[in-house]
Amino acid sequence: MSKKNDRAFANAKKFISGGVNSPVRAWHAVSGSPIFVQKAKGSKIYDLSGKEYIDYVLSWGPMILGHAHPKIISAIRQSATSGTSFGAPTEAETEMAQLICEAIPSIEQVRMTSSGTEAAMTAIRLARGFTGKKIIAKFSGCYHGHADSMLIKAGSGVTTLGIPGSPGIPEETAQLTLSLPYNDLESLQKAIEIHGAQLAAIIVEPVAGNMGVVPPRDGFLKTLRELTAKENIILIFDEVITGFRFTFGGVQNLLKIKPDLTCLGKIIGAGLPVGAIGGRKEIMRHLAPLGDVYQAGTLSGNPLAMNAGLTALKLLKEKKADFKAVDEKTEYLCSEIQNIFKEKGFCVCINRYHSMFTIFFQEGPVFDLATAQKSDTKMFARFFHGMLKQGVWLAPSQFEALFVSFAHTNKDISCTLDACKLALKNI
Ligand code: KE4
Repeated sequence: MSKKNDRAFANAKKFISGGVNSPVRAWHAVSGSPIFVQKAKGSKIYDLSGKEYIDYVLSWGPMILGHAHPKIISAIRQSATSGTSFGAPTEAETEMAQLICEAIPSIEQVRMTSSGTEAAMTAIRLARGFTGKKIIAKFSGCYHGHADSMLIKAGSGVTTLGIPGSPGIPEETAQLTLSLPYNDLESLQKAIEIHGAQLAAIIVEPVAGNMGVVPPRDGFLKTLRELTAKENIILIFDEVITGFRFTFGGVQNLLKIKPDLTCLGKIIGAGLPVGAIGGRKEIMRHLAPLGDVYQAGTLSGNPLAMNAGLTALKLLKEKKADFKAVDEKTEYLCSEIQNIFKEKGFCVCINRYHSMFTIFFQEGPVFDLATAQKSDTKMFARFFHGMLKQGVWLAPSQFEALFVSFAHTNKDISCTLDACKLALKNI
């Protein structure tokens, strides 16, 4: 790494815990010092020495239109000249809420937050307040932000209540969260049989991205919807990653499954701090000030984030047809990467869902956290650094999703494949 970068990291560590403002950025999973970013444009990101990389992290998802899109930048500039935050309602918030409701049929009303964590935390509190029940269920390997009740590891038995996933989380809290194996209908049915009467909500990433990309097995989400509807359990789709990624709406639009509540984030803020929770009016009206379920935020619906997000979503609405082109580009990239690995005698399992994918360093199949964890993370780390050397920026963890944007060109794809060949040669 360059001396400039090393100095930047050493300086950051003096004043910021771990030198980063979010753990995954510290590269502990792949070792080495994290690269500091100077700027980004389109599909490219640049380090402090100005070296260019093709970016497949895209700020962990928001930059689906590419970095520094001119129309989004000018919308932010324009909005900033009128002030940056008012703590009072603005029409941009109404326009954003209306656009989301029109794009995602299961959403009748919205509440904006400043992060995906807040959206998920609010959804859980709302489900508990609405049903009067306490226990919630999630799926191992799915991530819904860092609220206490979401940082829970699976208990010893599949249907035993959770254990704290981090110091600082009381056992009592963990005892109220079940963590079930993803894509496992048998465990789900057993858990609902045992806990159904006390289960307030089940929250799920409809296409998992946080154990690496793990698509839902046929029938998994449909059965989840049927079982929760029958037992008066609120079904929450966490679409913070998938919202507006594959179509102008949620992945729920494509799956034709209607959850009771949906969490959104990332893309709807175009890179500015944003989250949202939306769902049936009869549930949403329980949120303060109409109802008694408290939720608040100084910067919720911030005008800059609203105007940036609105610009991005309107561009995506215009590009409806192009989503397919991005999917095809991703499909080509993944199949060629698979061939390159095969030619070099490496075995990888590439999970892809439309324009998001993960290269698992193992034979596969990967359909839940346990199978994802069979990956060779040391080999992944060597590949990560090999690709970085060739100017390709991958997520610094085997258990994250990679994204192709509308800004990635065919040239980017062919450069990435060349980089892959060279990275494997040197691995
Ligand atoms: P934020 O609080 O980070 O805005 O959103 C939390 C969240 C909620 N739900 C899903 C499905 C998510 O993927 C996330 C956040 N994603 C991670 C990366 N996979 C953010 C990156 C980070 O933590 O630095």
